[in-house]
Amino acid sequence: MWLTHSMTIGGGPTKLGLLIAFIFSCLCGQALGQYVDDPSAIQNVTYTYDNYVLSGSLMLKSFPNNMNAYIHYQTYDGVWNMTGTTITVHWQWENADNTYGNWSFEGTVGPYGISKFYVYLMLVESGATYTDDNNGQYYVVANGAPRSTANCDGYDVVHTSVSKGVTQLGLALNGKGCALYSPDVKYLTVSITPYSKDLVRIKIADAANKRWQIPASVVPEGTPSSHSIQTKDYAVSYTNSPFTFKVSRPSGEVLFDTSVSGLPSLIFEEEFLEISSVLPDNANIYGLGDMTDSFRRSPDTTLQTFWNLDQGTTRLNNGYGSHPVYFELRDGMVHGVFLRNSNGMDVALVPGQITYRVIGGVLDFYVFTGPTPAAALDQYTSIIGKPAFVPLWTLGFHQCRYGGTWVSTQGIKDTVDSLQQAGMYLDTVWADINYMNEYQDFTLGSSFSDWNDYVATLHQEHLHHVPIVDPGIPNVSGYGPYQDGKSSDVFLKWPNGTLFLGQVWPGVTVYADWFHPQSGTWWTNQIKKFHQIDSFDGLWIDMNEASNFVTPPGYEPAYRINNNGAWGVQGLNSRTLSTNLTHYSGISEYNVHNLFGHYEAIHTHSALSALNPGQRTFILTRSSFAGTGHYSQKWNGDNAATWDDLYLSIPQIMSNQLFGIPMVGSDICGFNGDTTEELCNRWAQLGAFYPFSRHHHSLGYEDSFFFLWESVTESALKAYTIRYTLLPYLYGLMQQASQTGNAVLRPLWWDNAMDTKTYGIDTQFTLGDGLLVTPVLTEGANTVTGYFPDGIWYDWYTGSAETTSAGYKTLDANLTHINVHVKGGIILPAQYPAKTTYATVRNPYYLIAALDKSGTASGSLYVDDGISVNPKSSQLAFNLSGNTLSIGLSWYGFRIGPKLDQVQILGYASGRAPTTIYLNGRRVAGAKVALSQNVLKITGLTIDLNNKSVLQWK
Ligand code: MIG
Repeated sequence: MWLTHSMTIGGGPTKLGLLIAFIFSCLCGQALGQYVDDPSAIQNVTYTYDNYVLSGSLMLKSFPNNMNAYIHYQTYDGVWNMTGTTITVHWQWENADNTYGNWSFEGTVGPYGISKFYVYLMLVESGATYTDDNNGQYYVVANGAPRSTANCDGYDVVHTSVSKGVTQLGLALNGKGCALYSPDVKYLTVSITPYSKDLVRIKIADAANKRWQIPASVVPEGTPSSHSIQTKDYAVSYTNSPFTFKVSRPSGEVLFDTSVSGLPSLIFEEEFLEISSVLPDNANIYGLGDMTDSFRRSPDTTLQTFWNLDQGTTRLNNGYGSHPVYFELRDGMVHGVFLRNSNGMDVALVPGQITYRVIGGVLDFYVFTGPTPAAALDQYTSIIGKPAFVPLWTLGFHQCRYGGTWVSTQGIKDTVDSLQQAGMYLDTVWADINYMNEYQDFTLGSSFSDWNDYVATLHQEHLHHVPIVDPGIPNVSGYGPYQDGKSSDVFLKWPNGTLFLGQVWPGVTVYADWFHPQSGTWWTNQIKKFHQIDSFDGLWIDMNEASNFVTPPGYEPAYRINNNGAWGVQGLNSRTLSTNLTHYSGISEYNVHNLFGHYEAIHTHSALSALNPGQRTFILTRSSFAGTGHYSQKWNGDNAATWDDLYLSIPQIMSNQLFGIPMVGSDICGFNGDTTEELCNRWAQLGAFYPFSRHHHSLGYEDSFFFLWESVTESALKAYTIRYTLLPYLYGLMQQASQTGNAVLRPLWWDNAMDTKTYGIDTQFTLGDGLLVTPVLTEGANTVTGYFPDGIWYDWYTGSAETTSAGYKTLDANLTHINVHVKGGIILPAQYPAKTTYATVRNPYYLIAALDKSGTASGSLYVDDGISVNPKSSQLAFNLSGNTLSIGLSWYGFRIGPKLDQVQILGYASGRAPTTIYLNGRRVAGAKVALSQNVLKITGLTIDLNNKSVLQWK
């Protein structure tokens, strides 16, 4: 019996990569319903994978000959959205020598097209159904390497020196080299520099040192400890031939290891660098963004491209910014790896490995060892810079709108009036490009001639204002910003010296060269002048990938990164600046594309600091790079009014915490598309807990302001009441973040790293370690199931204990209810909420003390003037145990006006209310107590928070 057949899979421009499964079912005399899944039946597999072409053959061992055979293919439904894959398989069998042979296959694939090549055999009796258990044998086909690596023998160590703890290696290319996409760099230097006991830098650069490296003034490199480091939390070792390196914990646990079996040890070409590291199976990897994805990245099918792109939140593709850093959580311990490189790159996670493919620069790795999540983030932000401390007012609610009625002062005022009439919380009124005259930066359109009077009114009400500015400067003669920039020569040019012209909202535009030493002065001058006609409180910098509505000609390297998921189709120049452009001192746009928004944020930060010396700045950027958080805050760009994007906002915000940008949010109710009442309602509830909380909506869609629906109004009031009540808590978290980098909006594993059940959760989060938010993310739901880590969690609204040990729980969540829980053991500082942050911080304080299992709780309060860069500040420490609350001063420098007038104790176990309240040993005459359902409220206090004190109840 002979059978031949052929079949083609893949081939479309969308879904690629593949698993090929050969599945045979047979009539082979076994009991009905049984099947044999026999990996050993596959023999003599050979294949080659060369320059996108896969081909090979295999044999099958003998099995009973009374069988029918079928072949099944599985295409891999992963994320390898490549063009250009087709695989054809030919097969035949015969019974002559009792083997089934001569199977062959061949085809072409795009980069990363193949992760694993599966072959497996199933023998199934006629009439039986088999289940595809994926239990076959698989063969690694170069793990996605799209070409032969036969000549990529890496480098040998030819020289070694150690000085002051820094190891320097000289490397020389092996054999004839690799030259896959561009010439090999023949000589390299490696420096292994311990920075601290938990941070080490391993840098592989060309020996001649003429390649692009990010200047430390643009992205910091950290500072190695000046003291010799006695005990390190890591050991670095390397092999000589070929050169590979490994970072391990003292326990021997390997964190990073570039010797991956079957893969090139190191490729270092002019325009193509490749290096891989071993990962554990099913690794818990977080980070690698901007992107829109689950928080935990798939360890099997992630291809993350880094090339800043003006592209709404499309799942998985490269995003507006680039943060080539990941955090890995392994058995409760966290470590991270940062590749300090600004060039375009693809980073792939496939089973057991991470692979970097970079089209320029150097391989400058930092490995930090945690082991706690907070320590890891502290270590990462010790390199890139701590997050900027935000002005207090920015923690209020922000209202924005593109188009709609927001095309005149009156239109915006009407919305603000409606918000206030509906009793909404509101701190900041934004202005999108509609305020400008012909979309020209730093101008006011005719329908905004009275704008600055209105801004003055807003300021009188203690509201704030943030307008947008775009980087595209129209090349209109007589337009000041253009004329000024031209005379100081700060605009980007083609290599021949002519100005580069793109096209954005105002029409034809030039763009600033942020590397030009005069660009900062020019930008500051424009911003200062603008402030005279629009007294803004912060700036919104959009379109800074940089965005361009047309695609200029420009250089494309031989290795094509997977830009926008359209490998080989969408080039580097697509809708942005030309890679050919030359920045000041000859720096090529090819190398610094990913730094445009970051550098603009740095200059904007300087400008605002010059405008208001000594004050913190507020800048909302769309594009970012590692370190942007030191200068700027961020939002997640153009999301859609969909339930999916409601959910995705949570992992996006979590990821940005890892990138050192804690002050981040997504457009509430969705930017693109018409929202629905129910979606906007759930979004108002969730958005109230975003660190940066702004409602925004695109032009061309129906209004979606909260006050338009009764249910949304009710939800927003309820949820923002919690936000404004917890303003002192949120502010304290922001202050901490600015010191230690610690996350504000946290995944559940952040404070429960040993609990593996939390590793994949990104539908709930905590603010700090004290507040758990479990939002509804699905349409039509009136309950929500959440996970509660170990400990007591008290319902925010009733104060009753929801859970006392780890587990899932289904909670009621009617349309206007968002579940919020307070962790036992925490004292939350609160203030009575008013409709602005300004008024709220002037109200009395109160404490919410949630007792843990041993009846204790602690917390802190940070207070300053809310705006200064180097403020006088006070920090209080609260400790509750038994019947005593002690209020201590961790430090004192800022006089706190409002008094503490109430203490709430959740989980108060004694069934009897106390009768007497003592402050510092003296009976408090006006104090009242009320006990209900284990919640004790002590009111009528007037505790001065400028002194330490002890409150007792008996
Ligand atoms: O090409 O300024 O992401 O928030 O409303 C669109 C208009 C330009 C994109 C931003 C969005 C903003 C819009 N901008």
